[in-house]
Amino acid sequence: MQATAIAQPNIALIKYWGKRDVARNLPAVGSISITLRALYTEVRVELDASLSADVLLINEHEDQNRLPRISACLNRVIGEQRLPARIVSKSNFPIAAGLASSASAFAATTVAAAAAANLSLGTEELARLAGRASGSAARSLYGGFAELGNAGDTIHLSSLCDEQSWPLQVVVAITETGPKATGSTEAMEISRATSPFYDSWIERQDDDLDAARAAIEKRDFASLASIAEHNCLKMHSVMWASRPPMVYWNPATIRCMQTVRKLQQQGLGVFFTIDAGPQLKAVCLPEDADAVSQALSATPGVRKIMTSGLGPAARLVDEP
Ligand code: 2P0
Repeated sequence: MQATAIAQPNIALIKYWGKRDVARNLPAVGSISITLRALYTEVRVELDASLSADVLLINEHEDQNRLPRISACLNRVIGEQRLPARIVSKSNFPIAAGLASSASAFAATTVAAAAAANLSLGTEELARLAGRASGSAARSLYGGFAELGNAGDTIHLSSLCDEQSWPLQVVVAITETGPKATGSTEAMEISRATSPFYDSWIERQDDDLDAARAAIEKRDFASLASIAEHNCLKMHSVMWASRPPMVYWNPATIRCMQTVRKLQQQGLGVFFTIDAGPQLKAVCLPEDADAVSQALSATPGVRKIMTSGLGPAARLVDEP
């Protein structure tokens, strides 16, 4: 009645922003992501009849605020008549700071919960369950490049390319470690309700998905760079034009973008993407990763650099 799973966060190159069904947490657009090897969340789920209620520990601290969403995730995986659970989560990177911690946390929780309850579910079923908790979590059930598509009244996941087939590197420039002001779930709804650019964002997403899929298939770094930066800046334009406006960047985020532009002008294979937070992720060719890391480290306002290759899918950890 216990199991431990590990999952890596993923970074979207073609972004998910907006929901078509809030109650079932269905995204309004498809997305394409890469999973990061160096960052992880490990979650242990213990079903224990001696507990009177679920208990959640995150990095050794009891967390009441995040407990309801985790309990709801367990209910969806195991059923509401389940035993109470002790959920112990550890991450090696800042949480709720635009580094996709909810993706790795809910992917690992889903995999561990299913195993603790002795359920044998397929990868896509696990991804759908993880996606009910957090849309981006569905993608962490897949390694390398993954696509989340909308299919009828559910989501559909596919692997586009595994982590060995196109071994890109990602340099994450952390410019702030505190939690973000507005969580993604709430922010997406504000965008849907108020941004004048929201409808065209949704309408044009399939074009961007097609372009990115083709670039990945051909291992065409320049084309992937161009469509990923465009899609990222388009998503942030939707956020900026929302009411209230949601600007997740800080001055260091913009300085990092300028650093990436300079490196591109020098001929390096690198592009940036930025999520609902102030961190910049520079995706680069393996031979350029050191130069990108050095340039971003030297950019004023950058507090920490994490470099990662592409990572594997969420999985169970063997019990000792
Ligand atoms: C993404 N983000 O595709 C986009 C880009 C942030 C910006 O998915 O409401 O935590 O839990 O389904 O998955 C972050 O949103 O949102 C996200 P919910 P989630 O990676």
